[in-house]
Amino acid sequence: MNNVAIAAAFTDIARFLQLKNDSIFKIRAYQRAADIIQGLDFDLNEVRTRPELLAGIPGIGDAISAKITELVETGRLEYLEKLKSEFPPALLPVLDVTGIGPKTAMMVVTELGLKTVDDLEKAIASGALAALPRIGERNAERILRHFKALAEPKRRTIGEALPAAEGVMRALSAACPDVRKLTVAGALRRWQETIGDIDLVCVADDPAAVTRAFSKLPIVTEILGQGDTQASVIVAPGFQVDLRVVADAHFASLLLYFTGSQQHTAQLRTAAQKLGLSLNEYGLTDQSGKLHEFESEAALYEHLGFAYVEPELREGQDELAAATSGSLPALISLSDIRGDLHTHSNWTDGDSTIDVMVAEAEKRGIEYIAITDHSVSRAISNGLSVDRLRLHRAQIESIRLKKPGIKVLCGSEIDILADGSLDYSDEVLAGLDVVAASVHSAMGQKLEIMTERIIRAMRNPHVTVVGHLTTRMLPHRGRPEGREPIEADLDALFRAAADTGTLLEINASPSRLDLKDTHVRRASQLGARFVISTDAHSTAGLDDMKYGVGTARRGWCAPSLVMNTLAADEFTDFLKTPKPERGKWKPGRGRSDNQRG
Ligand code: DGT
Ligand code: CA
Ligand code: CA
Ligand code: ZN
Repeated sequence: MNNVAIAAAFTDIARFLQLKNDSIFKIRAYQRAADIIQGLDFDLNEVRTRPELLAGIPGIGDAISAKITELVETGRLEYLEKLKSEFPPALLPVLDVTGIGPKTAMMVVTELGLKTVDDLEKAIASGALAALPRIGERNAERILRHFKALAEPKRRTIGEALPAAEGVMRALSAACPDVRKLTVAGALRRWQETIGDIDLVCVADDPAAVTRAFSKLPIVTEILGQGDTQASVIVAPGFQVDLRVVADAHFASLLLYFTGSQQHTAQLRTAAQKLGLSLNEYGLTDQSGKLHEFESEAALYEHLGFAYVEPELREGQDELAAATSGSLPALISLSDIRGDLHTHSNWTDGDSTIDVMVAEAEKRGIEYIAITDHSVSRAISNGLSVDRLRLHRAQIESIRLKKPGIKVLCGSEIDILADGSLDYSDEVLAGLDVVAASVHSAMGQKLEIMTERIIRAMRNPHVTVVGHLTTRMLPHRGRPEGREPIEADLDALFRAAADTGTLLEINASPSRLDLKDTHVRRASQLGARFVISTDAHSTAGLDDMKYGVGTARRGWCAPSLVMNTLAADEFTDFLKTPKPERGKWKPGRGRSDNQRG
């Protein structure tokens, strides 16, 4: 049994206990154990000879330790076998479908007498599933999509891939102190929203020792290939990781080559050929066969007559033209961000109190935060009535006094109703600092109606920003089927945002990234301005800002277009300005974007 299988056993226990309506604390303890085991940097099989290792794992108590020992020593767990025997075998795959609760999953499986996944597919095809009470066409469709998604080769969100890559890099650095310049390349370095596999490059004096150590990492579940300078493995939870190890002199060229995109490097190669050079993983070779090596990617670009192109722009569009004409934008970076304008607390569907969210934001160096809990129509998220909103506000005001180090803004994420009206009256909205208006319902409206609906909300003088404009969701662990975007005339919306002085959110949650990269570029060309916000529903969510910044960078976005790069007092002045006049605000007073390094 490897660590992955052991973690999976604990995940299964948690699910069975959920079905049995067991204690939430017990369920969480098993879920946590599974997470902890996934993150271990040693093989649990070592416990057989060194039982004291178990006691050293924080968060793993006696009961779970005993179960790990049983799994390691016997390859099975009596407790889990007993739980399993209480339920039909086809149940677990149905449980995996988002939006299908344990009770419904159980009903589906028993009423249709399902044993295998095949049975389930047949039940979907015959319409038997849709005919069940509490399922219907929509859920049947969702279950079908889920199984199709399982069958397809998976691309994961960057929010899943980046932490996995960081885990591998930590483990490799610990196992191999000789490793230097270990860096992500490929789509991950370009901050693409979904990632096929993880590419790593590094420098070492003894590359073969590094690829050997890499293949032996405890998180590795399968070795696809291993040579003296490269190796390819699968790590938990199911990511392929490609590693290349090179001599220092070739690192920059290799990094450029493996950062891609393939289209971008193909264009570079064409440019090199015009100069009689050929681009390869080691540098540029001239016609006499001599190899020119480069200290940095910038030096290689310069040799070919280009300014340095940031990885996020290397998509083979017009970036090389811009790199010859000196018109590449100075991109926004994470350190430019000063505030977070979309966060939720446990007043609605967040996990934490306002106090905790504010304290955690302050710890992360955020200078201002808007708490934007849901409005009254979001009943499933416990949306705030006008009375509760008043109490919410009072609490924010009392926290303000206790927390002089961070400015706390009273906000709301207000529903844009089906006709474009808003969930609170103008009078209520006028009392708020930040109003994020979002579509959460009637997402299937026709294009013209949806466009008009959102424009109507933008015309409201109190709406600061439109949240997650297209409402799309990328397929991810919590929702494997994802969600299609709304149909709307995006150009018209971008223009309306510019005309009305309404900001557009770049929602940084990695399962949303909405606006997405191409939208950001188009919207900025049409005069729109942005905020990048986390939409955090937990303290961990506050760390998602980097994905929004990556998306903005892929959208060629300069800091002056992003209003939460303003200092806290400037931002409050900005909010006091009537909407149509907000266009005059430019963050980063005293320096222009293209003066930035
Ligand atoms: P992904 O993994 O599908 O999300 O996307 P990438 O861009 O990470 O693609 P991947 O992992 O196949 O390869 C990493 C980089 O290596 C890619 O961006 C460019 C380079 N590369 C891979 N295969 C080729 C190739 O056949 N020709 C060229 N010129 N470059 C390649
Ligand atoms: Ca890749
Ligand atoms: Ca790859
Ligand atoms: Zn929302």
